[in-house]
Amino acid sequence: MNIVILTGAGISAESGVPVFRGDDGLWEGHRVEDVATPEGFRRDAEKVHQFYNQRRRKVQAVEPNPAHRALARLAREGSHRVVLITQNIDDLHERAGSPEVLHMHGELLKSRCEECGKVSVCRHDLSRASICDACGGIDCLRPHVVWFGEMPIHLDWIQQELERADEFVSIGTSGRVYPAAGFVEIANESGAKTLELNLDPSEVSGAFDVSRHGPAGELVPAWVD
Ligand code: BV8
Repeated sequence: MNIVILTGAGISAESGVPVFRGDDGLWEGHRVEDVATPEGFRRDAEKVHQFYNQRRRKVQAVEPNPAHRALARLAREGSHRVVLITQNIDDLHERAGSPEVLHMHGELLKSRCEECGKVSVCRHDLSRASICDACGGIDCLRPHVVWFGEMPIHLDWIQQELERADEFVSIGTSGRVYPAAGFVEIANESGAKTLELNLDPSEVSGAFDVSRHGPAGELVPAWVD
């Protein structure tokens, strides 16, 4: 059986990673337009670097939680074929032992050179003074993440997996951000069973066959085990 799983910021919340948009509509005190768009980066690269530097440090100081570990068990020990897609840019799925993770919004612990395109592991702070170790360029490194208005990664692969899914499970996402929020519709059209595990009803709860509400650290192990 093919199980396609989509995770969002809610699965990392119990690890201490703040979710995307709090009730005040701000993201760690910043407007999304200022820190998660190409325009914002062109306007003030240092502000954007600081926003991601602070998140990069925080992610390296926290641990995967029981929800991440349960998904890793499902992929490694279960008898099903599991495809794990995440909107998150942290590496908590990998550190929990998930063998293959599709980061459709990129990865916080990687940088990308805007001159030569090289993607490198990055565990340190970035700034305009950072130098690309592949082409020697300066002021050309950016976080390897997908900003608003930019094309998500692996979309063709994701589309194919959704079309052949027997089950689609969405965990810890508000269903606010597209195209991820539209995946449940593709799964429904493919005849998959659809399940939502989220703290609160999401913007797309109505599209799921079943929607369960509660902390991922409890719901996901209960579903997996
Ligand atoms: C695209 C990476 C074109 C960076 C992110 C105008 C111009 C251009 C595009 C648009 C536009 N208007 C709309 C769009 C589309 C836009 C969009 O959707 N905007 C929204 C705001 C309306 N999308 C895009 O721009 C995308 N690109 O459209 O390209 C295209 C696309 C397809 C085909 C052709 C062309 C790019 C979107 C990617 C943006 N980058 N992140 C970074 O992280 O810094 S998105 C960002 O939001 C994070 O990745 C985050 O993961 C994601 C979604 O949020 P969630 O994960 O759902 O997090 P959220 O806080 O919202 O919700 C958390 C949930 O968890 C809550 O429901 C909560 O109840 C629950 N929860 C909390 N605690 C727990 C819990 N659940 C369980 N247990 C708990 N303990």
